[in-house]
Amino acid sequence: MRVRGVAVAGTGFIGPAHVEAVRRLGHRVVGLLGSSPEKGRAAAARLGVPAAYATFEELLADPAAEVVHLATPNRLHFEHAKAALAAGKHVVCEKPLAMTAAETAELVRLAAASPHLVNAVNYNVRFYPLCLEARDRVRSGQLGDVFHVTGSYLQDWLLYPTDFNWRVLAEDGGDLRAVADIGTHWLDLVTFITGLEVEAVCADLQTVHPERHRPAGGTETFTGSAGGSRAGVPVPVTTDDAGAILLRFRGGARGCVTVSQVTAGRKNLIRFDLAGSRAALAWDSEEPNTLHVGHRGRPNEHLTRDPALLGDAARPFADYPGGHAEGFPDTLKQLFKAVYAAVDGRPNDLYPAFADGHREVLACEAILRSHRERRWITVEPADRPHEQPGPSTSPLAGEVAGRRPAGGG
Ligand code: SOE
Repeated sequence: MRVRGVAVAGTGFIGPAHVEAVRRLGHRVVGLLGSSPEKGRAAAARLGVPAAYATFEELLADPAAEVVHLATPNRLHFEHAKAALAAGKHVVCEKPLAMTAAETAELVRLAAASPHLVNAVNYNVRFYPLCLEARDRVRSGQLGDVFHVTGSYLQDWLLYPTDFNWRVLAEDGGDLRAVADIGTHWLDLVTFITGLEVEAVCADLQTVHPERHRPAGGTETFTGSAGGSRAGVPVPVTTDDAGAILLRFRGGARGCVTVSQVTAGRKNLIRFDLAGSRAALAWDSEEPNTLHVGHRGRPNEHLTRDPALLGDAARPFADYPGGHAEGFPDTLKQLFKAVYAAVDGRPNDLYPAFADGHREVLACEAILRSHRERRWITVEPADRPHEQPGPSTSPLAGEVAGRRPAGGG
């Protein structure tokens, strides 16, 4: 492995997690960029990083920074990823890749024009070892045909109206929040595991708190107190706190997912149930070291994460023996292991690339449109040149071909 110089933009919740993960792989974090020079310097001092850049331009000008990790707010992803590619840097961008499908389509095009540069999106949940094991089992036919996929992603850090974060404001995080922020983790995960792509969606979203209190001085992700942040200035909120989405996958499989950032007690729970013609699989991130295998004609199985019990695909991404739990921080290390293998000239299809990030934003735009128009909406295929979504030209425009619109609306 060649030691790579890494620069990280963003010093909130996930930026330092990127720093820790690349260091665990033996790479060198050469500099940090914060939302202000002062915050960058404070984070660099706290994390023992040798340099704090004053601007993104200064970061890109650093020849020691071969790989750039973008852990900045969503609204900055497009410009930063575009500039980093232009500066000849490998790019690891936090999700969602950008604010619109037009932006993500452009990033996919730019990345394709720079095939010598690696482009990745941090859909880290793929790299829980038992999610990789689930993928291997589905692809080796152990479930048979997967015909139904359900699950959820539940959190409670925005439960109170006094909980605040830049994500709740459409101008900073995009029109879709809970679905774009955590729902896309679930969509990416189930597509990664099953190979099924979402063809159409029917969504019903809700804004539980149409007004939130913005504390003076802003708030980082997950920093609200247990009893809710201190009261601040009331601001209107239009983004989704929770929602339910019906799914139709290409090839006929169906499913549904619920997303919430207002479910008390669920701190960061993502889970899935895959129903196949021969068996089923279930997993959740509160018990990430156990995979449930469901059978009809024989006892169910509970696989405990143990490298000795994993298949060839998952085993390289489980670094600790059975009984030594691996969790969230380890998934970033394992995802970056796959990314940096590609940086070293060993490409692989395990880590999420910009094309995957584009696919998720296309799904988000369909989900938001479905919610607003209260009907099924077809998801634009990710491999088709993106056209700006215009007004429907026919009452059936956007409907899943050959099917009547869902009831209601
Ligand atoms: C906030 O919802 C958040 O930090 C997400 O942005 C991350 O992607 C997820 O891994 C944890 O929760």
